[in-house]
Amino acid sequence: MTDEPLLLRALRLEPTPRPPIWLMRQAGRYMPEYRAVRDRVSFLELCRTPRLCAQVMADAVGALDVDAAIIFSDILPILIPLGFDLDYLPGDGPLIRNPFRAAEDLSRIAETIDPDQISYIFETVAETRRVIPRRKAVIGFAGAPFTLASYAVEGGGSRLFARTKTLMRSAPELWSRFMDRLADAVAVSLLGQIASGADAVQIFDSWAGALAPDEYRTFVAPHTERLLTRLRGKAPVIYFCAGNPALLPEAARLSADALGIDWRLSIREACRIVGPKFAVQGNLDPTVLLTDKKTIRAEAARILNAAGRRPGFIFNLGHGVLKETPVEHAVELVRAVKEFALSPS
Ligand code: 1CP
Repeated sequence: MTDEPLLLRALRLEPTPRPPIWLMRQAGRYMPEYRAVRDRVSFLELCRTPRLCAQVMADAVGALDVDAAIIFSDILPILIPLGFDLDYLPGDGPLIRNPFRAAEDLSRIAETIDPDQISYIFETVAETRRVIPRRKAVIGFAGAPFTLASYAVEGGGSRLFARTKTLMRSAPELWSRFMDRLADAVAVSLLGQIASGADAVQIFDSWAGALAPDEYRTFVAPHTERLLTRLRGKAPVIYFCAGNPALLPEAARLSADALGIDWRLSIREACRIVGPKFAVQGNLDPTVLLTDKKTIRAEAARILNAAGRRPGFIFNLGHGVLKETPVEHAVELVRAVKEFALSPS
């Protein structure tokens, strides 16, 4: 089975000749090919055009020669069939014109979604699988219930998540019902992506780090686990909970296969907290890619020396590629990680 993607072996905690590498947000505005596509179509139109999504990701995977292709899509369009009016404004990021703020909002939100409403995501998975070489994994993805709830409640991106936390604390039952609906909608999406050929899936909890561990345990973990339970046995799941290393022990109680680690704690410490049961993915600070090739190699080596020989280690950034990143710096990182394979252990 030489064609089996390295990422899948790592996710099963099997030894690999070198750690697999891919980068969160590896396609996007830092790539000229992507900007050329976006000159022609809006972001939402792009997300709804599987052929273009597959091409954008194939271009990125080709330029970087990474071991996995995450599908080109976004975490937020799933809010549309749930009843939210989503738009992406140039420069300002996502906007939801009818945010979720009170009990009466639950009645206008769909109880569940029909797979047909997001068939374009499944077609993107199938098309991406068709154009990406077999030895590279195709990763499906979705937002975690908390991170989706934060956009739905705030009406867009946020720094403090004040409305989200207020709703969560002052109306815990309403919060719980809303989180369950989000978890169930995400399950429909991820199960459909797996059925369409995704080798593994990643759940992005980009903003859960805004919470303290106790609150995460009470208001978030049960809903994340509800989602993970639906996915059990279908495909390996990577749960990426960013922003707060104090949440890692909480994440390590969930039934994911791998945990994503941001850059806010050392990979050595992260591996210690997580223990031997999970694959571990991360954790290079994305701003390192703004420096120079020598620094990039040195920082990559630091992580590889600490975790590169651990079964189940997957090299990645600690969060997405920044749009100011020179493409050749990302290419250099991938080269450096691949050369680690050849160095004697
Ligand atoms: O062209 C443009 O202006 C759109 C920019 C863009 C892109 C390229 C958005 C809007 N989404 C994406 C693609 C995307 N988003 C991918 C595809 C794979 C890839 O780029 O390689 C993925 C995996 C995501 C996931 C995503 N979207 C997350 C989780 C990851 C993370 O960075 O934490 C989040 C939080 C989003 C929301 C979102 N969508 C777009 C933007 C600008 C944002 C962030 C807004 C904010 O800061 O709140």
